[in-house]
Amino acid sequence: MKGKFIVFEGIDGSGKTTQINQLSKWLISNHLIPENNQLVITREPGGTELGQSIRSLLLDTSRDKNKSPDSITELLLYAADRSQHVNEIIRPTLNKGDWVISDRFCGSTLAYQGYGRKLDIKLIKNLETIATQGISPDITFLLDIPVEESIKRRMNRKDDRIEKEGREFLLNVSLGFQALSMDSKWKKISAINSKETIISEIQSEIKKLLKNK
Ligand code: T5A
Repeated sequence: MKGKFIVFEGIDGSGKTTQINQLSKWLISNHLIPENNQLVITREPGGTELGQSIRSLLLDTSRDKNKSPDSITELLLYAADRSQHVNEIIRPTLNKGDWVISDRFCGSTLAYQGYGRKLDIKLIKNLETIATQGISPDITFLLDIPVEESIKRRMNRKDDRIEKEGREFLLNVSLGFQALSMDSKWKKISAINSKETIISEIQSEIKKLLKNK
């Protein structure tokens, strides 16, 4: 892969969108993307047209609970969204030498479906192998906030189907993210700090990544 692949992970409302916007402005204004290359901002679920439809199936709250996706269906829908995302957007973009920043990737499935829903981690990893076909991030930022802060930040917003799972589910998801962040390609950032402090930590990690290329 010629381009760089950067992923943001974290529990709901951890500030991923906010920091992705800051980071993209900084990368562009400091000319850190190689000349003639571009930066593509994307997300999961829903980074492709097909993925948008999958996103609605996953997050829609209007269906009766017994007609909502069961845990395995949910897992397969996230895997299908990822497979399309990798093949339509991520791989071709990186192959051109362009950079990709994705709001969520495989870590979210391990944390939400693995630690949250308690599905078999081996099964999740097998699906990950099928969906990603060897594509993996150069760096993953975990924006770490306490569950109470997540709930507070989302207070004036309507919860989607996953957010409706509540505090205990989110606590397990958060534990999952803590475990995943032990990997050397993950950087855990305390996201209760000011937006300015957070972006400067992210910038310094990106500078290190570029130095070690
Ligand atoms: N999911 C996803 C799975 O279960 N499995 C999977 O495999 C995948 C890929 C997707 C849902 O699907 C689940 C996880 C999710 O539940 P999403 O669209 O990614 O949903 O939803 P969220 O993560 O909930 O996205 P949000 O947009 O709500 O959160 P962000 O982007 O993390 O946070 P952001 O930047 O919008 O900020 C939230 C609020 O906090 C404020 C912002 O101004 C905003 O109001 N804020 C701060 N406040 C104080 N201090 C700071 N430092 C702040 N930074 C931001």
